[in-house]
Amino acid sequence: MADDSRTAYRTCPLCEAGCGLEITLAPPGSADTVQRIRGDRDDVFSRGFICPKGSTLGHLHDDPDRLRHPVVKRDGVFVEVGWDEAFAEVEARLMPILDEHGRDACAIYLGNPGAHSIGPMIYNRALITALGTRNRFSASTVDQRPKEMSAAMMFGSVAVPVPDLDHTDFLLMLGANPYASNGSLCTAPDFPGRLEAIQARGGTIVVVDPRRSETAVKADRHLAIRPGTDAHLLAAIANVLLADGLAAPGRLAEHTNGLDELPALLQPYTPETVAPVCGIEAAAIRSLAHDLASAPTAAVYGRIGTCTQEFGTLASWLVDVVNLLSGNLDRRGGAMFPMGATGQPSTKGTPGSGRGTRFGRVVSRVGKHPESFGEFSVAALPEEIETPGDGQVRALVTVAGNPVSSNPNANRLDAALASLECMVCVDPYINETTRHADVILPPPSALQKSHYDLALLNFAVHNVANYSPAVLPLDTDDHGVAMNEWEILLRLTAIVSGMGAQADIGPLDDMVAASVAGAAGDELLAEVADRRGPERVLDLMLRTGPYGLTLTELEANPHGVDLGPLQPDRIPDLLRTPSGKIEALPDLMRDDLARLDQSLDRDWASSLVLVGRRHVRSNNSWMHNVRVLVKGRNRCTLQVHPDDAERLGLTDGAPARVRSRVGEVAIDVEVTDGIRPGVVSIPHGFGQNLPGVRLRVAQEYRGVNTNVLTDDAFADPVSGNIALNGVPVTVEPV
Ligand SMILES: Nc1nc2c(c(=O)[nH]1)N[C@H]1C(S)=C(S)[C@@H](COP(=O)(O)OP(=O)(O)OC[C@H]3O[C@@H](n4cnc5c(=O)[nH]c(N)nc54)[C@H](O)[C@@H]3O)O[C@H]1N2
Ligand SMILES: Nc1nc2c(c(=O)[nH]1)N[C@H]1C(S)=C(S)[C@@H](COP(=O)(O)OP(=O)(O)OC[C@H]3O[C@@H](n4cnc5c(=O)[nH]c(N)nc54)[C@H](O)[C@@H]3O)O[C@H]1N2
Ligand code: SF4
Ligand SMILES: [Mo]
Repeated sequence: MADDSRTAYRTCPLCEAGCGLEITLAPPGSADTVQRIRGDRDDVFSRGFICPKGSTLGHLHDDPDRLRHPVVKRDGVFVEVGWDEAFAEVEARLMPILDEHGRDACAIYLGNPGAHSIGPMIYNRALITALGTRNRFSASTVDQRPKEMSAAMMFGSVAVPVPDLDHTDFLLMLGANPYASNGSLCTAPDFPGRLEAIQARGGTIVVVDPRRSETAVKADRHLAIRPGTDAHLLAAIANVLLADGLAAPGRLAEHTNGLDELPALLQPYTPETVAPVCGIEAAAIRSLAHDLASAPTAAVYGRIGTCTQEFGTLASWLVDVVNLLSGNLDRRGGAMFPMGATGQPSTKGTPGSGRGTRFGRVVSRVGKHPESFGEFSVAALPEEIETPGDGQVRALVTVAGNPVSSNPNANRLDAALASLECMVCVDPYINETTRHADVILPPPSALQKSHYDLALLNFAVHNVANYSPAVLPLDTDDHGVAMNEWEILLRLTAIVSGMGAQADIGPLDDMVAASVAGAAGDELLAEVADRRGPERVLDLMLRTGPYGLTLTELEANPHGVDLGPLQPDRIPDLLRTPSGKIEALPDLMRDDLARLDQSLDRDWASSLVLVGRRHVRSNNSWMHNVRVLVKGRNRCTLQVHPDDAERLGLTDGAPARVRSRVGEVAIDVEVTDGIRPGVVSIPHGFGQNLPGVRLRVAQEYRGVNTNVLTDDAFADPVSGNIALNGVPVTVEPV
């Protein structure tokens, strides 16, 4: 390697694990900018771990399909333009719609990479406020909304307990496959290594999953549950703890409301009653409850499979009910509360109680979907575009989202987006969604952005803070210098505020900083006066956060700052409920138990159902353009159990037609006994092969979009989260 190559350290922004990367860069002027990326062995959290995606940040940066400057659609084709021209187009196309039809005529959709990017994390709020629309949507209602709601109801804020992976003796994991995903709502670089360490110190891992996932293979026990029945299973575990005298909430009893009502409400859920529903033997359920209770420490953790299903909020709530009843909430080795350095909701406000969180304050115009955290379920998006009348959505702004790939009933949404009068996307690619845009405003590549994971460090299994400056400069070409993502968002904010496309964004940035500085105001702002943009806001958040850090300290520690293991006994101070207690039985959950009760009588075994899956070499919809990741065998297959294959006349490797209420796809069959009979699986995020998409590698792939099959009318009614798993389908040979 040339001597004048240099090394940079940067946290990987691709998934929630947040691994530290060591990036070797070629001398300026060389052809390949990034020579090598490997795990940063000195990173205080990830200690050198890296997955196959982390080493591809250079590929993403160099991808010829990544947009380097804005494009505007003229006569149906995208034309490259300069930044000023692009913003002038946004103003000319969007503002007349807002002026004539009002603010609700423009919806906004926020996608997943925005949660890993400091610009959107800080400045989306300003854009949303300036836009003034009630039609706000995000990937959260195809992801974790049930968990956010259950935490908010129980603890008063989105303080989500995470399994204390590094100290627990017993881990019950439902609907999560960290060997592929590297974890979610549980930030843990080298999640697989941490699981292996549990077993190495004599602990036990139980995986509940309809598929024998990569994680299930490694577990001590695998329970192949019927999709959508985790709430039944968890209710039965809680019931056994209560009925067999094993419930021991310990010191939390005096800080908890509603415990006395639980035994009667959960009494119908005996292991014998739920066994035929879950497809798990009663004895296995009973012994699981007993093992949980007798383990020195234990943690229950549920993720995608427990959220993106029909009883998502009940299942998410019951996860923490079991943590509470088994005496494992808020203690070492159990389910604990992280404390991020920037001050998550639970560390703001007065310790011990608060206003709590209210839901359903407004409902959507057409489907009457209740709001949560200021957003409607994505189920409401297509119908709001399609249905004429006052308040009809005629324009859409997307930031880091690909809803045509990620949202249910994809064909319906795709057609709805095609009918919009105006669409503006902040996105680096022309994909399934952004092909409908009038203007696409591309953010810089990850290597050209600074990074601090404002969201996910609040879900970390060890308290750390890790800041990375930009590794590479912004692109420069005939259209001038590219723009930072936060500047793009502020220029959009200026436009929708009526300040015009040419407005100086400096004062808007000052306003954002002032609102973060809050009461402490001027004095604090003076301390960070030499910073601008996200760095100034981050510095303010660190200074006012629980550790009183500064950005300068983080800059001096490129491998991160270790803030120590998670702390026990955060309750009651952490609580923000009006009662100042844990609400073990929130009203919405008491009401929804009636729905669960009714489902006990359902003929569960009669239908074939679809679930999803992830692979370590993909990341939702947008990394299939990286050839080193997608090469090799086709991963977008329909997994079918041999018994079902025989019954349905399906052959391994041959195509099958899969139909749901809303759509159909043709896909290659993969016969495997690694899936429960009665269940089939297709991974999401494939199917880039649509007209107008410019992802040349991804388009060669034979994948299909599984969300053509998932149903916008099949959701968890409490949270509005779509039930992407457990979707009834029929399958036949093509
Ligand atoms: N069937 C099924 N569907 C699912 C899921 C499932 O398990 N099964 N999972 C769901 C989950 S958990 C999620 S989070 C959602 C994700 O849903 P979305 O966020 O809607 O979709 P992504 O595929 O993550 O697409 C991300 C978009 O952001 C763009 N992008 C990438 N990096 C950046 C950046 O730095 N800045 C900006 N501005 N844009 C960027 C990409 O080009 C792409 O257009 O999908 C959900 N959909
Ligand atoms: N490689 C890779 N990593 C990723 C992503 C990616 O696309 N690729 N996406 C990132 C994102 S946005 C997220 S949210 C996380 C998600 O991270 P995880 O929550 O770990 O998600 P999955 O890997 O999809 O694992 C979900 C498991 O749930 C099972 N399942 C399906 N239905 C049910 C059910 O009803 N009950 C139970 N108990 N299990 C069920 C599935 O078979 C699957 O094995 O991953 C993140 N990391
Ligand atoms: S596990 Fe996630 S954060 Fe770590 S290298 Fe892979 S994609 Fe990046
Ligand atoms: Mo997600």
